[in-house]
Amino acid sequence: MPIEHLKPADGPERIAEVLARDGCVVVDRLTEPKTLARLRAELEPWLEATPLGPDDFTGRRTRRTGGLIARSATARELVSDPLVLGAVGGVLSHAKNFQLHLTQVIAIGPGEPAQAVHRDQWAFDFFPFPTGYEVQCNTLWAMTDFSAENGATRVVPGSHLREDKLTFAESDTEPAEMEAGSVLFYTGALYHGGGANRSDAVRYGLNLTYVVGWLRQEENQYLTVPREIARELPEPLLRLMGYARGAYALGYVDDLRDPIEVVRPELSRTGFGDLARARGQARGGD
Ligand SMILES: O=C(O)CCC(=O)C(=O)O
Ligand SMILES: [Fe+2]
Repeated sequence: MPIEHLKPADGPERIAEVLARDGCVVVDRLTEPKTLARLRAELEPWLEATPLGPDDFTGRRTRRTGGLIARSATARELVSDPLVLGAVGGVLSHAKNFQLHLTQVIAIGPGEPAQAVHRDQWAFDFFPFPTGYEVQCNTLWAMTDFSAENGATRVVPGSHLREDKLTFAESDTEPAEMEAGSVLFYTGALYHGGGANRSDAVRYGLNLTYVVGWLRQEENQYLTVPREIARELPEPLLRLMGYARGAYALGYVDDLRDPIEVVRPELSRTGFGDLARARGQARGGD
């Protein structure tokens, strides 16, 4: 089954529809070369300093650079892209809310073999989620052109509806070939893997993934993004990072407070002000 390609103008509902049917879709040219150049310039020092992967799954010739909310203003914009959030919201609409799962530049170096084909949702200790019940939705933004030769992600379209713990050979998969600036969307249940890089240049992809608000995030945003930076971020981004309650009560702070109050007390309704006053009263102050 070929991978469907859409245009940004097709809109979030159409992207979510194809994701429900195929588990993957490419949206061509969602961002421009100048945005990618800015992203690359902001991240260059971090990309250079990132060590190679420690095992076969992460890739011994692959560098994975995270913490992108703290490190790149452009990554913050892309994480919050309205078309992406609309499509992800459609895929995960059965959950009360969703949050950022991880931010990572995946730089697959020349000579890297194909990654084992897997489902990203296996990260949740292989919990057998019901077929068709997606908990995760991913984007992989091509920072360089993605080709079969340079390590384009390999996907098995439609495999999100297959049984769990299957194994696939490279020949069962399709390469998500796309121009730089295009985005591969794929769900947590889709079987896929990084491609072998048989070229002599590095393949750069920006992996921004989202998960329902009731599961643990893969990249710990609270510890990755320093408080001084978090304090300056827009409220919707903070909420997306997890400074919000998941479902009804998950992640609250002390006396049922909204976690955003800890970084942005001025957004508080019941928050720090009241608590400080209560403490003052307890000490015999006003
Ligand atoms: O970089 C890629 O193309 C995909 C990598 C991947 O699927 C993973 O590391 O989980
Ligand atoms: Fe993956």
